[in-house]
Amino acid sequence: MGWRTGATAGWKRIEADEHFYGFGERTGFLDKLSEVKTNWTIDALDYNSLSDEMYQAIAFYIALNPDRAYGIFFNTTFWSQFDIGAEQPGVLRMETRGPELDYYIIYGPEPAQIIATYTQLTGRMPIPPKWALGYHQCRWSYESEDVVRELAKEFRDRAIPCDVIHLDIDYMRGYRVFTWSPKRFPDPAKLIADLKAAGFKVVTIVDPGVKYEPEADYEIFDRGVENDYFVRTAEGKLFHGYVWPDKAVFPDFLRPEVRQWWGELHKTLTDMGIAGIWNDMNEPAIAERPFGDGGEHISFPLNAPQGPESDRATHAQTHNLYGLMMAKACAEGLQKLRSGYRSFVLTRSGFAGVQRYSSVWMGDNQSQWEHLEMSLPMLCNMGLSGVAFVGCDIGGFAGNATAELFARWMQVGMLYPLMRGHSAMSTAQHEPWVFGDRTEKICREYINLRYQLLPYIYTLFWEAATAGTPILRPLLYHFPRDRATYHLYDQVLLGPSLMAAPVYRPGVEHRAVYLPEGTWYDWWTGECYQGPMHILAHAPLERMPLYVRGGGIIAIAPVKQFVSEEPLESLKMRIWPGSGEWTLYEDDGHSFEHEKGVSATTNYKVYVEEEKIIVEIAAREGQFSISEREVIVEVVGVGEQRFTDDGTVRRLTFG
Ligand code: MIG
Repeated sequence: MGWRTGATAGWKRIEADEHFYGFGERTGFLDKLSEVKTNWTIDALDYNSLSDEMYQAIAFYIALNPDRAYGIFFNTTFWSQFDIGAEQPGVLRMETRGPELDYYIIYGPEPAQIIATYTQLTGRMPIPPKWALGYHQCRWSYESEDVVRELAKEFRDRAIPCDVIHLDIDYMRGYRVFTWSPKRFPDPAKLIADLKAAGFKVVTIVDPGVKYEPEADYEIFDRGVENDYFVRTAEGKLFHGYVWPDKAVFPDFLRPEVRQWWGELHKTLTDMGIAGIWNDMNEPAIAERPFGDGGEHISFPLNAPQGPESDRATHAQTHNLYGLMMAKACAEGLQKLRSGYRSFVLTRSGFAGVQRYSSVWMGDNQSQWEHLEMSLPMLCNMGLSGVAFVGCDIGGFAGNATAELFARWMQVGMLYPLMRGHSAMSTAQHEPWVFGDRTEKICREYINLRYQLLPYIYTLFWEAATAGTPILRPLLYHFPRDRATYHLYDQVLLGPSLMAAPVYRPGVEHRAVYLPEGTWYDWWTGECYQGPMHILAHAPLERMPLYVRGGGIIAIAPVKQFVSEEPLESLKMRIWPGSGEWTLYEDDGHSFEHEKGVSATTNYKVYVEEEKIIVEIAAREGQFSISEREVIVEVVGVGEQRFTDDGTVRRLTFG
């Protein structure tokens, strides 16, 4: 190690054949060997595969070689940086602008164990409301009640499932946080109630910048100033910058009383029936001059004091925590305000442990094939960094998707833990039906598939909540001894069994697929392969290649237009020949009763015995009560048996 005024660093040897993953939110492909990764939250607008600083700062990585893996969590909130053999091959440098070198070494030997331990340290996500796993539709902006009603009607008329509609900044009165525009949204309570009756939840955006308005009657500005809740400079002057509401001031979320105040302010939104909050611009993103005036992005002065009086720090020390603490304020506020109901929280910026409070999206991506391609390694590295509930804007945020790009993106989007379509102001519309019948059909089919897979996906969220397990996984997560997976960024596993090999190039109808060791089945045709091998998959526009591991068990629900609060009245267990085991998790999907044991788990096992396939279903455990229901067990390619499931033990023989 070494240090000088203002910086502390440590050096480690990079082993031969060692690869580096995680690092939070990162562009490019999977392995970060020979790159420099800085941990400092910024508005990463216009990012590309060469970008370094991003919206999130998570100083954690996993080093993997064929013998073992270990993790490093660099415990510093200051600006920090990893140089993974860029300056000097074979040498990793970790540096912080803080005064100490404090880090955790987490032994594996497998990535799964490292992430479990890392999330034991930094926290895990609570199980989100089940509706948050459905399809979300967003745009900057659905700018009025009429537009939103029309949007909702299109989904239902066209039978395209959707659970959530997001309202971007134009729902506010002149971009003042915690207000409603009386012109655009004259009766939000009625709108939201009507949408609720049609099975939609509404999520509103909240930005940290509070309009600077000493002369007007803007309650939030007035209270904030009165209580001294906004960030000041070292000289004691109120700090201001420019964002959507023009001149704005910024709450110091590092202080508990500010977080509590901010949390309570969400009442303006929850009183109207809002079920979730989307936190944007919380790096924080601030311009030095009014928006549109070409001003540079700035942050608070690095010496600006932040945090509680008893534990005063500078902005240099707390910058990376701003988004995290805003998300915490939001999550804790919603928990109080929507008593008994789980809420959805989404944030753009965050820090290690952000999963405790919020889901995360990858900010302003672009409607380009490269961004579709990059979305998978980005989300996989987030999952390897303890943040399982993540997504990218389907269709791309900036720019205009083509029909083909949109169709391919919806297929991939079906795999995102957070499945949200979004698009920027002054771009083409990006709803599933705007590209014509063929694309609409593809979108419907893949959103339907998402809804069918919800019992499986919900169980993955439960695993993430209990063990930090990523939901979307790179192949190296399950095959860490297989070198062929170390750079494989364009195939992913959704949970342990389902593997996708999407197409992310225009005009491409075939692609190479790597099948690691074991038996693999084509999801669509049932064709069987013995890995390790490469195959050439046929993937016309209607088809995203999907595979299931032998012994894979996937619970399938009937397609619904939105997530219902009732326990599943029927269920299909699709099981692929081989040996495997899987536990289905169920609860009411919306309350906190599961924290008191009101949930249900059912263990399924499949194995081969004397040339017959045996499926064993253990007795259901837990206090969540499910009425008798029909369960169909399909052993793919072999046969199907149905029975009335009353939660007792079963043993089924096939073949
Ligand atoms: O300055 O609220 O990343 O999702 O639509 C842009 C408008 C502010 C950036 C977010 C984007 C959102 C947009 N916001």
